[in-house]
Amino acid sequence: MSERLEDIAAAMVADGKGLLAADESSGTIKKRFDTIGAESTESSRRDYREMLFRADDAMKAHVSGVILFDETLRQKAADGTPLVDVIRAAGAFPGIKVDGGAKPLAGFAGETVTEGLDGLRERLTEYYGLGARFSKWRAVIAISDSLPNWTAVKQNAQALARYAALCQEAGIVPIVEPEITMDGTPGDHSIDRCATVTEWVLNTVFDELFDARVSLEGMVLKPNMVIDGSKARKASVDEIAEKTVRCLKATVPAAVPGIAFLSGGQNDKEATAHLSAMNAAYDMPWKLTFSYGRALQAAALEAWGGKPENVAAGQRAFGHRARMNGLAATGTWSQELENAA
Ligand code: 5MM
Repeated sequence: MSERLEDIAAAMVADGKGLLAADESSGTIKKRFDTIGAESTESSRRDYREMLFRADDAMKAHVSGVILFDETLRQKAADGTPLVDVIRAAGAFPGIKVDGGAKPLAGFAGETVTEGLDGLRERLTEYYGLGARFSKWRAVIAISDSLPNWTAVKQNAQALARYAALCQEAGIVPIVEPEITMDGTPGDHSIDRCATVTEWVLNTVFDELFDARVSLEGMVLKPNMVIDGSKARKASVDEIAEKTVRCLKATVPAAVPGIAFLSGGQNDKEATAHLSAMNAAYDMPWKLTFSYGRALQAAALEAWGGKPENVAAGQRAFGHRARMNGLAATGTWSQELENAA
């Protein structure tokens, strides 16, 4: 596989392919396992993720890269093969989450700034050696009638830009993820409020990326869709598609090769339908695809249930979601295809 940043970025958003976000930190994966009554241990986390990465048909056809947590990047499959090699054998790039999480922003109640820049240059060198060719940093932006404050927007955008520049220096493609949360505070915001805040945040992020001399050709943007809050959900698929595309066209330079959405708490079928609607109805200068965590994994996690005898069922569930999202990435998903399967 090519090692040029722009080639890796282009391959990450190749037609009909997208990213599997499997980089849940220890606390988050425990919460996910709690929902199926499974214990979160080093080996159960390995077994679960190995199940996904060995779903060969889905991986080869629809997954261009997998975002990993530090532990997984270093882990070996049950037969001793490094998980990184399992991912590579499926033709996908291993990626690494390098942020240290969203921490309370001093002086700004309810808002966060993502930490993790200290020592990042050295960590990136190590991650490159371990096989990572792209990385992810997630900024979390609170939304309400009065939030976010400019300080939270600016400081998160600056951190994203510093992170992205360090990644490119290390030969690693940065996924730049500014997430305006759907859950929000309190989560009853309208789709138009989400559009206003998303446009503000993306404009600020691209200003900072420019100032930091980040090459836009060698990055991937991972934004939220423009959508109403989780306690206010009423916008149609077409309205979400239209307002999301309009917002991205107003803010994302054409030099960016691709945009890979987060699902942000949408259910899996909604996340697929929204992506497909955008690709089906609009001409855009960049690829639009998925970088879903929950929306790709929910069905597989439930089918697996923490039991070795359910691995094949978990892989079938994951394969189906990956296929549906692969179709969405080319605008060819339909409810009929979803039901037929
Ligand atoms: C997979 O979840 C990622 C890591 O979350 P934590 O740091 O909280 O453990 C998360 O960053 C994820 O990559 C994005 O939010 C997209 O995932 P969703 O579930 O929103 O598609």
